Amino acid sequence: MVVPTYNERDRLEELVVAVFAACEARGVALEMVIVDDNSPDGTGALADGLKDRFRLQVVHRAGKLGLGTAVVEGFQVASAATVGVMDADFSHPPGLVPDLYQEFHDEGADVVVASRYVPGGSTPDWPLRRRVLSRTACLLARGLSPIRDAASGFFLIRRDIARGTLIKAGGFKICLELIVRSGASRLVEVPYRFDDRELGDSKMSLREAAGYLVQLRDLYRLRLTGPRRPPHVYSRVSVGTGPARR
Ligand SMILES: Nc1nc2c(ncn2[C@@H]2O[C@H](COP(=O)(O)OP(=O)(O)OP(=O)(O)O)[C@@H](O)[C@H]2O)c(=O)[nH]1
Ligand SMILES: [Mg+2]
Repeated sequence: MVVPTYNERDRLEELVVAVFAACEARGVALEMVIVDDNSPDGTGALADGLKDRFRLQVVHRAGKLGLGTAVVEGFQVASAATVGVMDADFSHPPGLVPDLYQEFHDEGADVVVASRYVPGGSTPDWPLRRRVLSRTACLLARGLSPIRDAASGFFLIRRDIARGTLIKAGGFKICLELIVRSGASRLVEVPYRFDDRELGDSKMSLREAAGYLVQLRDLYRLRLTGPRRPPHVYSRVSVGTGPARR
């Protein structure tokens, strides 16, 4: 699992402990890669301090270079055949990681997306404005992929697909871009409850939202002018739901 971080020292250790514990309990051999962008709050040093206790690599970058490129760099150093991404702020429940992996394995998936927008998924804490924005972002992507939560930042993907796909946008939402550019066909969505961060600040911004629109435009262009892809095989499952496990 790649965990991109920028100023996440408040709960990073707790997250690492929880994700490793969840995987160990289910017999999933986990490797974690933390990609830190020289966080002013010292997240990078804190992450280094965890390397003795966990199978963990830390990539230090010079400054805030963006979430998307952080994830791509994490994929480059990961040694596992299945790679994934999750946020550091407990919005993505650690207990779901082994469920995602199980789906990946059982379905022979190319990509497993943790989804807020299939039955069983939710965003209970969000105000109406954020719900509308997020739903709209996902709706705008429906012409590109059958995935309901195209804006998800919590997913697993075959490493060969992730590494072999050139990503153009450096922005927040790379799952959709990986799916569209690679032509990945076995896509699975697993519902989860997205909990708002309790500590630290959001890095989502108007700039990131604008970047998403540019990304969509480029992907629609590619779809219209690029080589024809085989139709997507789409399988949606309902497992691993319930309250976020902390
Ligand atoms: N390395 C790196 N990580 C980043 C960067 N921007 C965001 N992140 C991390 O990416 C994850 C998602 O960022 P968040 O700020 O939680 O974005 P969000 O979940 O859309 O917004 P909230 O719901 O408000 O938390 C977190 O783990 C951040 O620390 C970046 O530029 N570089
Ligand atoms: Mg967050």
